[in-house]
Amino acid sequence: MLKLYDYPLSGNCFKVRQMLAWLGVAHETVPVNFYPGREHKSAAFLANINPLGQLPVIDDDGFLLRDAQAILVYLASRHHDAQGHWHPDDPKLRGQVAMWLATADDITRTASAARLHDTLGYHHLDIDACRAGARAVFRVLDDHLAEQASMGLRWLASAPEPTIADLACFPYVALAGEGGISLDEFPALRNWVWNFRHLPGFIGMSGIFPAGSA
Ligand SMILES: N[C@@H](CCC(=O)N[C@@H](CS)C(=O)NCC(=O)O)C(=O)O
Repeated sequence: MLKLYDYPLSGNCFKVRQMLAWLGVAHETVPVNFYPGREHKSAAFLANINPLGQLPVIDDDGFLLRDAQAILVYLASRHHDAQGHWHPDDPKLRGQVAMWLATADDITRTASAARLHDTLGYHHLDIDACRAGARAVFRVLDDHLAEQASMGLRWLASAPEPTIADLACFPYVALAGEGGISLDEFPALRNWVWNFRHLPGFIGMSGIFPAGSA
């Protein structure tokens, strides 16, 4: 059975948990003591699970894969949902999805880093640079989503349904406040977060509650 090396407070792990839920893939979770244990930096983890010392990682019957975006591509390809909307076949949509998957890592390097600084004591990080970097990426996303909205589109790729690009970019935008980054100046991005939280089957995580919950 597929195993997910997981940490509940990780937005990158959330991406995989949510994809597994939406695709209905049976799996087991291997909890990793990310904080305070730093188990992801242990010799055993580096040697056997991920030499980069990062989460998430999956082990699908011996097939080890790291990096949230790579895992989303793999899961959506292997367990195709009925409509195939998470990773569409159309070449232009696929190109757009790949482009925004790359942006997801920019969000991790900036907004997620700011959150690690503020919530888990990663004080070696340059918080001003993290926040400024996050705002720069959010500006690009907000402008793009406003333009999409003017054409009657709600998601990052020009498709009627969300794709793995939306899932990959979502958590650290939604959690930006935990890194001291306000979404006040990004109305289209706030609207997109709202739409995403209202998708059927949205599971949420600490700090991002499903629509309709307390
Ligand atoms: N590109 C990777 C980045 C993963 C990442 O930064 N994961 C965090 C947890 S959310 C981590 O393991 N950080 C520890 C580190 O980078 O040393 C991905 O998207 O999965």
